[in-house]
Amino acid sequence: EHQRIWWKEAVFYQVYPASFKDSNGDGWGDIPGLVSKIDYISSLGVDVVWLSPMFESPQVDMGYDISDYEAVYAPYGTVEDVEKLAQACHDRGMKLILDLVINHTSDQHAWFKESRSSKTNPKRDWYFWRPARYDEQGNRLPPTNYRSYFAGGTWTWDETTKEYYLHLYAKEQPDLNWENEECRKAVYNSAIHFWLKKGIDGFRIDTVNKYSKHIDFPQAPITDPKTFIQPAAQFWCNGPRIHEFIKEMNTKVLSHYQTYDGQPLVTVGELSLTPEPAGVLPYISAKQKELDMIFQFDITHLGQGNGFSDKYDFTPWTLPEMKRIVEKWQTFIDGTDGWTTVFNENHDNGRSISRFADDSLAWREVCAKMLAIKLMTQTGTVFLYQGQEIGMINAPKEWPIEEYKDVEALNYWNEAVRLAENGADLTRKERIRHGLQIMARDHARLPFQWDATENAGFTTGSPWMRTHDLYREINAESQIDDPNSVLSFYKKMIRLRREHKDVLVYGSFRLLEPENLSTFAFRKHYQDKTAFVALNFTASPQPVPTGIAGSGKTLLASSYEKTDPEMLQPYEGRVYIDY
Ligand code: TEU
Repeated sequence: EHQRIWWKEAVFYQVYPASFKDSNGDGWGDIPGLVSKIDYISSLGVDVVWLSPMFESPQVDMGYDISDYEAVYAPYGTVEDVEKLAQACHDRGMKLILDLVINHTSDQHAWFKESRSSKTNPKRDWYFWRPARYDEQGNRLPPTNYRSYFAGGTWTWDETTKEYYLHLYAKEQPDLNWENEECRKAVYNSAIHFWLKKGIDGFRIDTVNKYSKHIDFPQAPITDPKTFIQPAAQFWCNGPRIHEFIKEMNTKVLSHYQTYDGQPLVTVGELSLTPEPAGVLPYISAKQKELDMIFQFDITHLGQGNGFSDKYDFTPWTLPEMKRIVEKWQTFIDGTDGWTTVFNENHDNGRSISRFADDSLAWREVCAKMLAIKLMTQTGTVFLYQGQEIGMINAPKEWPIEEYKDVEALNYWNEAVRLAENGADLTRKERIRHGLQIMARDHARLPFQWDATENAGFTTGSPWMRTHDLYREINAESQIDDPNSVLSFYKKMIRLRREHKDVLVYGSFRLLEPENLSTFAFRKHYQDKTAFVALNFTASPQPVPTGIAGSGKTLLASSYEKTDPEMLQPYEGRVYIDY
């Protein structure tokens, strides 16, 4: 029996500020634009708005490179605008959480500028500085051979003091040294206290398991002899002091605050590269007092190439693989004091219809509804990403890669182009193009499609990123009054999830027909209540799995208006309850 608490039942809605709504025609979304759409968000029936980084930033990684935690990036607005946003949320009974990005800062943050200025600067130790190594020929080598997230190595040479600094992401995102207590205190003050005092209700915590590293920085074993840089997550993720650091942040800082309505704050941490439930549980077990919840990323790895270094080398996946992942993270909290999360999309992934189903004209709406059923019937806290509720899809395949803006996509692409030019790997380039068309982070970052007017009603100026060619076909305005729209379906599923929260939010999960290649079926159970879910992941009719339909069961929702008790239609999703 899971203890009941508000954030377990809440539905979160993620807003990516650059792409949500522009109010002043500069082509960038902004906080006043978001406030102008707050009634739209509230009308969905969601409980919490999660705002991706709107802090001062050079935008090398779309705001995940912060140069001042206590200021807002001017095109987005001001600190007062964020306070108004919090008020607008609270007035409608919603909470507001911000992104907490404190594994690294921007290289333009004052702390890093000081740190890089001299070896004796008091902030030198706030980042990781290491001397060069030299090979037999006297060539300068970085301290280690680690590969970074965005292609290339994790160490960048700095001429000023002739040392290397560490960055797990872009070279403009130097990693903070959490071993240094003063550094931790500054982070808590600037990034956490500052915003909690302004009345926000919690945080989504970026890269939370990377604060502690193996600071002796051993060389990574050579798994790919073709290149110098190697996967090395074992040395910079889930390090020896990680639980100590997160506990400190929680007990010394976060736990001293409450939400606007006097409840405990909420935290959800990003826990990548931790595929074992036994490794995840210590972070979220209530008695550990670390985090409320985490995002686990097995599901987003479906289709990604093997290993950390080949993310965009698409590999086909099967439905049984997806089921095993869902089952693993649905059931790992059984009998524990931990909690789980569910999501189909975020700002770091392709759109779910395009990635996991079929985004062609014939099927995209039923697929959107089928995926909504899959999400809204799982146990855990649900996270929606802007545009998911109107069935937004990936950028058209015809777009050249040059339309993409993401530092990760472009680095991977340029690396593939370079390797092809060197004659090393000609087919890799085309494979990476294909992978990016399906999985690039850019797809989720296209401007929100509000209506059929120019630029989808997102901006009156020219958008920072190209608007989808299909915005006249897929937009919010055309769906609001249509009872059969994807949008109306999402609203209905959010309402049904609340009405049947015992079994849908808190129920225990049991996978049915694990080896069925076409249909994903499961059962949810809570005391005398049961729900049955069947999802057809193919474009052909499939039999309803045995035990799903039948006497005593009520059809709660289907992605089709008319259903056949024996057969699922193409991409049909269905949920029954039995009380
Ligand atoms: O992402 C963290 C991260 O390591 C991955 O889980 C993520 O999928 C990313 O796409 C790497 O391939 C977070 C943010 O969500 C992401 O947008 C940032 O780029 C990153 O941190 C760095 O701050």
